[in-house]
Amino acid sequence: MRVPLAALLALALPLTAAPAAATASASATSPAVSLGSVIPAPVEVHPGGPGFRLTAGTVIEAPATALNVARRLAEALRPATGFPLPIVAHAPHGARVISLATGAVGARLGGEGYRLGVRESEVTLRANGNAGLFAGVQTLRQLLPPAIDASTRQHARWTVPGGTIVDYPRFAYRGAMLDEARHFHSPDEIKQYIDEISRFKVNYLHLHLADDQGWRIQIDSWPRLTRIGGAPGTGVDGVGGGYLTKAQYRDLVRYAADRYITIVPEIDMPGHVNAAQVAYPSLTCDGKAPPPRTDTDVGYSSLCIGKEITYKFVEDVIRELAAMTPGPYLHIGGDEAHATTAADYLTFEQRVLPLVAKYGKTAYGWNEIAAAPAASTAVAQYWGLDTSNATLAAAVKRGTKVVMSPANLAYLDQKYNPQTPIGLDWAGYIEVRTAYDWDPGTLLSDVPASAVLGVEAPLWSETLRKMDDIEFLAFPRLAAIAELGWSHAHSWESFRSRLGAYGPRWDRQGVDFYRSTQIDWAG
Ligand code: NGO
Repeated sequence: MRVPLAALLALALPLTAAPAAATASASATSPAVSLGSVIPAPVEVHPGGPGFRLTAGTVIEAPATALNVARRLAEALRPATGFPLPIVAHAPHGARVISLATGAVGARLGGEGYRLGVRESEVTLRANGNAGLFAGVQTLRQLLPPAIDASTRQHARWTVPGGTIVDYPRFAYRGAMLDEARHFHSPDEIKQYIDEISRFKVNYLHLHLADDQGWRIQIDSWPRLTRIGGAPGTGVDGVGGGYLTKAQYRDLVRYAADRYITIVPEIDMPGHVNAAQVAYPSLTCDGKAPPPRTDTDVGYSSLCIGKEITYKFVEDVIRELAAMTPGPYLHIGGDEAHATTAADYLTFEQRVLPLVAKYGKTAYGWNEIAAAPAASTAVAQYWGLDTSNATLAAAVKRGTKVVMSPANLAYLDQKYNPQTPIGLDWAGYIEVRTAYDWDPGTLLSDVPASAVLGVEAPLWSETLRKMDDIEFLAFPRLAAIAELGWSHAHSWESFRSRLGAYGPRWDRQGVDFYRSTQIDWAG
């Protein structure tokens, strides 16, 4: 069902400006999209004036320093429109122009905010830096009509509604996580996921690179990790296998950075290490290799806390990972260490958390790490089901920062409902509204919003084999979590309406999203 324009405008208004202006904009240009119909919802939307029509003569104007963003914009618009959209340093006089520039546009916009102005003659995008321009480009893309197929595209009116948007994020950390360990997803699939999440202004991609089943990242000083742990058949149920070479990982880091996404690598420890112990039996306490495991049990493996070789292994891995990771965070897991005693767990974390700092990174771990005093300079990722957590709250008082990934709200691997063909359900069913209707700043009653860096949507891959599986569980819930991370306003009715209007974009891109019955999807 197509959502009527009037309804979209009305729903966008609580977030935005005066109804009169919105109506004027609609009648002047008959845009297919309203200025406020953007996910995540922008901070300020001021519709008004005639819109901008993209034509075969439109140019993209950008200084050399913003070429990367200009290229991303051109790449997005050229295939859909068929227009050449050349990138120029200075638009010729009288040209219809989309102009990108960075400069001091105000502290309020920060590093990722932007100001987008749409007039009949030009679109201007301004930001303090390229990350802000890139965020603005994502908004601009959503203000054009969804791409249509090539045979009819010449007839489309590529109109952007007139007005101004001023926008900047609520939280600095807006993440997605992909589990490469349970099922390996190829570099091309990871790139596709990067493209898909970057549309929603997600700025971190956390890769879960090792677990009981497999080891997915080349470590030169311990080569059997990937030779054995990344061999064929190391995915859940003996399916798949594979690993990222260092060259592939570095290429992914660059690809993500070109889309203003920072990669966060995770090696889980001291639990979830069966694959490492299969490859190197010296990492067990009795020195005997455990059997390889491709089932989905958790909590049975542990590094040997009393053995020195454990710390040699951990330090080598951290050093090599840090050397190929320009981003600030290195994730060391720490979850479900049920085969490690509480005292051993503390011993281990007290020794390993500082190792991350030794190699210049901020330690990041699942919220269990909060039990260790050394976590005071770390980031803890909350994945619990409760609305308070005394251990985490105590750590926060000592300085620990928090990323929110409550499993019953933000886990993308949980089924939508009992009929969902893939996914797990241990944390409950997560329909779109469930994923949207919570506040990362206030969910934990004993953790103040000031300690919350942001939000992350983890996608564990026990049941995911192919790209369609990733897309079906991620979308639309990833869009909901991204809005919680970016937007200051929160309205289910508004989100529901904007999401319904967004559906055709996923259709045209071939993204296999879940058509929740909670949403009135546009045709
Ligand atoms: C848990 C567990 C993972 C599972 C996931 C499945 C955390 C942090 N540890 O989340 O090993 O894959 O659930 O939903």
